[in-house]
Amino acid sequence: MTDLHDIVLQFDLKGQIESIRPLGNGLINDTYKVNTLDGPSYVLQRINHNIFRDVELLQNNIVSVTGHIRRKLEAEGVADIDRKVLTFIPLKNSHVTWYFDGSSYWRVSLFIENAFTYETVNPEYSYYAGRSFGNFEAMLADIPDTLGETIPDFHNMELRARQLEEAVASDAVGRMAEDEVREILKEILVHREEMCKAERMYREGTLPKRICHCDTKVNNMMFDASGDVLCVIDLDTVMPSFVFSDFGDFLRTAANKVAEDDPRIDMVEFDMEIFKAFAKGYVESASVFLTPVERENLPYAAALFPYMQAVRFFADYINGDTYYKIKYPEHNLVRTRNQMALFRSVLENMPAMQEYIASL
Ligand code: GN1
Ligand code: MG
Repeated sequence: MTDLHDIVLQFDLKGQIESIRPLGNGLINDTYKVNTLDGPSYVLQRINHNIFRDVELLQNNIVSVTGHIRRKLEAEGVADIDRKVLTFIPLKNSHVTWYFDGSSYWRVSLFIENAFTYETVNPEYSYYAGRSFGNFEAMLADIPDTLGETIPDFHNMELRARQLEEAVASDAVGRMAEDEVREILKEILVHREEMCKAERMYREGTLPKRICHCDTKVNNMMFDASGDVLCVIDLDTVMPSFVFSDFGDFLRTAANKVAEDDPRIDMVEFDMEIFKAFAKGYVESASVFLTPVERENLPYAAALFPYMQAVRFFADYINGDTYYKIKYPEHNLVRTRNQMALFRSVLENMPAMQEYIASL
């Protein structure tokens, strides 16, 4: 077993380690909080190296993004910067921000004190979140470094659809024998062409890629005790993508009336009040760079992400649960049902969303 203490000691920390305890509920990396007796607290993470294959590229991305944002905040004279952008700690006597112990990769960042993440938000918080993600993209619009794709084609719907096709064809654990699985597949295929339209617009040159966060789940934003946004966390997937990624993935989690894995399918519903508040905040801060095509397709983005997530959970179920952490055997199937229900609810609201975006 890995000794977490030994790992932490590789990094240039201040203070003597008091405790190391599990933190949060991410589906990909393993996260711990490190308390010290006489220094700040830290976050220790084991980077899931099966998913993020190029740790050097990943950490280079993160260091340039956080450095760029930090310099902007400094230039604006913002107070309390260590709570508004993540700080990665290098190894002792080094600039390198990750450690390889022979089998796993690790990194350490400063823990942000008195900050809170939420699994659900009200319209007021959604409005602030919209402004913050728009602002995050705006700040990164002029980053001088070229960022790599930490997971190539991460939000490419055509690829996700092909991966599902491959999962179905190999049927690794025999789950294609289930009637419900074949029913879900049928419904997914009906919408495939329409949902792949971003990639077509990109090829035709009408849709740009920009630096996006690409994992704007509601719990990846930190608020302070008074409800102000501090910063955006979980930066592994920051990479060039369509703005639809950040817009769509936030609403996928924040505007669903229940959690993404709630089995009570009849309670899944897309909350238009959350949509409106988030869209208003997002368009306010992103309007400096959004093109008309990006803007008028924001409702499509709201549909694309539950759809893409359903396809990803579903492919993982068919593959025998090799990607997402699961808590019980049908977990990925339950997640799929939930995301498909959300997708249907979003489609019902399509005209209302289009009208609202046009009114902004
Ligand atoms: C993963 O790391 P985490 O749990 O925030 C996933 C996202 C999915 C999400 C679904 C690298 O995010 O893309 O939307 O689970 N991250 C990766 O909950 O695949
Ligand atoms: Mg997370």
